[in-house]
Amino acid sequence: MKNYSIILASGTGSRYGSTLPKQFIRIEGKTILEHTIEVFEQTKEIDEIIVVITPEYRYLAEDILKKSNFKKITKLLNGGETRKDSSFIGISSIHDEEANVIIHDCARPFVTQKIITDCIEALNKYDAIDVAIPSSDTIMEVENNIIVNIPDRKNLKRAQTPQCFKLSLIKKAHELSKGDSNFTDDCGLILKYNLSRVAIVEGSIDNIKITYPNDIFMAEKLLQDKKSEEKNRIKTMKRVITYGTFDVLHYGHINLLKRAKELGDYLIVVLSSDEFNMLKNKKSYYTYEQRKMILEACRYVDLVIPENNWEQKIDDVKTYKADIFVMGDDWKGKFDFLKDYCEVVYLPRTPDVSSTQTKEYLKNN
Ligand code: C2G
Repeated sequence: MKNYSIILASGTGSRYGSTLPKQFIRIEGKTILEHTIEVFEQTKEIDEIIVVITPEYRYLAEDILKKSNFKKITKLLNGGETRKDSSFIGISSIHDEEANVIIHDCARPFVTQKIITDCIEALNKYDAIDVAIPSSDTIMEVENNIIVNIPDRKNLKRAQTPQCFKLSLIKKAHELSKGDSNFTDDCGLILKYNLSRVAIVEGSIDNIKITYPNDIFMAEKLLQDKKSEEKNRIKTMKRVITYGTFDVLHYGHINLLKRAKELGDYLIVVLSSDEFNMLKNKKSYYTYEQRKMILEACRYVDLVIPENNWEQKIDDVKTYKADIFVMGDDWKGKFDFLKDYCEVVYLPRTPDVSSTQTKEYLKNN
């Protein structure tokens, strides 16, 4: 039985906010479209690749794919209005009696060959598969802004892709749901018409969907990690993470960042957003974007991401694979709960300097 992968690259990237759809954004010299196709190209169990593209950017896709040395792409199809339409267009182009269909979001370039082969393996036992990871957030069911239920987190998963099916099954689901376009994914169709069980294959926390501009930083870093993992360099890489407002950056901050970086190879600064600062009763002089720009110019800093709440630290440590959490010792003991996830280090605070002091001085002179 042949294995067809359908790469859905027909999004307009509206949430990404850029003029060019995100599938054409370049990271490390290649478009996201190429990065994603490459994984399927390199997965020997995949026989053919069908790319469904945003019609107005077909010319760009043709140019890119012409220059690539992908051998398995057999069709480049114009996508439809919705993800469902594009999925149907891809599925309808396969005319085998029976086949395995692996449908994947182009915006997830960090899917792995293992995930793909695990899906193909699972299709020996089930007719429908979804890739998912545990939900680290507590999910609430809300009606009219009132919580009506908090499902047990251990029974919840966060869906990723690929979504995989026996061809006949997913064709039937699309036939039955013609005109019903309020579905975000193909597994939803199978369940709505109760056509089959949908089994889960374990995804990966790195199998992120590039949705917002910030995701590009993570993507670039994941890609660098991916490349260096191939060279076996990243495995020894130690990641350090620290948090703060870093307003009116001063030498006390720099001293903290310098020592934090010296503890590892890669420093992630989780920078308090303007909204979170309000929660901390801190009014920063510079906006988040300005503080971020300043920090990114600092030689010790590798990545700056937003701090939006007090609760995100465990997730951040997991998502960014931090080995060491660092804070000035004015926070000593406050974040010891992270010791279950990484090393926690409190560094001596630099005396006699603070953003408040600097602002006071500037105000009075
Ligand atoms: N720091 C320091 N020496 C100073 C001033 C600050 O070592 N003279 C350290 C702080 O201990 C902190 C970091 O620099 O680790 C950033 O300090 P702030 O910008 O004041 O951050 P803060 O308001 O403490 O926010 O979730 C944690 C909070 O976001 C921390």
